[in-house]
Amino acid sequence: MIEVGVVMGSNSDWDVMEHAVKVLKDFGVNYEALVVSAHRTPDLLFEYAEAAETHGLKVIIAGAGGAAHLPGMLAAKTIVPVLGVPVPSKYLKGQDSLYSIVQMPKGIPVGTLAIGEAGATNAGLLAVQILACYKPELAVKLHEFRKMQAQTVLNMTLPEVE
Ligand code: RP5
Repeated sequence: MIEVGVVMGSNSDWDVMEHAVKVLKDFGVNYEALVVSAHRTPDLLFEYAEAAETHGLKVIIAGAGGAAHLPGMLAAKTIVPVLGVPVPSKYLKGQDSLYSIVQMPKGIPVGTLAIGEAGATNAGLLAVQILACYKPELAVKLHEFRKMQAQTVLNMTLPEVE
């Protein structure tokens, strides 16, 4: 059963959002990835969000750029947790996306990540952490991932100063 939905406002968001998908794949999470535009396919947005809970989705990761209302509108139509990824935009470098996603008025939360690749990767990791609350095999994999990540830093060396 698909547990995580990764949606984005355009296929131009893929270069960023693929980093969330890569994490889900690496952890063996069943996911689906699709384009849903809040302003160009609003009916599809409503359909997707309304069906999310009954389809068994546990987390939705939503990435969008510019006036990025996709995560907030999805969150408005479902109680499935929505993680928002601000995609870098052409003129404002994603600050517009960040502000659009992060400043949700109280009552409808969106868990907002960092702008760009780091945010997409962390959205994937956060989704895995949410699933790990009831899937012990994912918790084991997360502990292993953290250990390997720490070891990478412990192995780092710095150049000698002449
Ligand atoms: C938003 O507008 C998308 O999320 C994308 O970041 C941005 C530009 O979309 P395209 O013009 O590249 O389709 O809806």
